[in-house]
Amino acid sequence: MKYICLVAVLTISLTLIYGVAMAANDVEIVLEAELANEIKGPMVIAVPGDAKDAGGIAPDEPSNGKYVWAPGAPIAGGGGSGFVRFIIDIPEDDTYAIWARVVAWDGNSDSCWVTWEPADPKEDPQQTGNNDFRWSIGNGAVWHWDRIEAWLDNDAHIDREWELPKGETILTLWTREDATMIDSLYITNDIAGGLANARVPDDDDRKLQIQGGVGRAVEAAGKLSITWGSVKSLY
Ligand SMILES: [Ca+2]
Ligand SMILES: [Ca+2]
Ligand SMILES: [Ca+2]
Repeated sequence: MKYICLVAVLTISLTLIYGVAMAANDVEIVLEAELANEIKGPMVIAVPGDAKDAGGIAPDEPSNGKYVWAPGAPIAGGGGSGFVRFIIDIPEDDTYAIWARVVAWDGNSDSCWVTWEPADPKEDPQQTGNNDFRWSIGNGAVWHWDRIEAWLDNDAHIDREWELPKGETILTLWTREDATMIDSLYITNDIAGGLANARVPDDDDRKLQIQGGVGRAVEAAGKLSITWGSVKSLY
């Protein structure tokens, strides 16, 4: 009985310590889409004028002046090839969610496929059409945050969460419809916090994303967060 009590106390203590530690170590990763490790055409880096040249509405200024898209006109279909890929060094085992800052003009420019290995298999959803990886994006001609979800076969929309181990991971946003615009990403393990701490990358974040690094600690909303921009080159 004594032993059981000791185990129980230990478990509760560890849970408390772990809980406190987690609260102090929220991870936030902010990335510029245009600084992806790999961009495969027809996905390209663009500026607002490019959207207007394609016949649509030029969006307001994106973070860092640039975004990525597979060029296309409003209304028209298109898409299905190309991607942007990020090699992200995850600082601790945990469950993560992603919000993307996007413009989606209309029903023909408002979706992507998303896989994040190793939580997701190494699968090309452009080939398999697996709707577990299909993301339907909220429409809007100005930059807005949209959480990455799964738009399933039964038409259900489920917010996605990825259980990831510490270490190297591969996040790929695959073109599904052309003219879908992606400016930046906000990734966090503070999923319940939603967009409370969301922000676009600043100069330090971009430097981390380009050069890699050990992240930096920032004080946000009274708690310490780790901003992690450690990304690696594919080659
Ligand atoms: Ca669509
Ligand atoms: Ca389109
Ligand atoms: Ca950007």
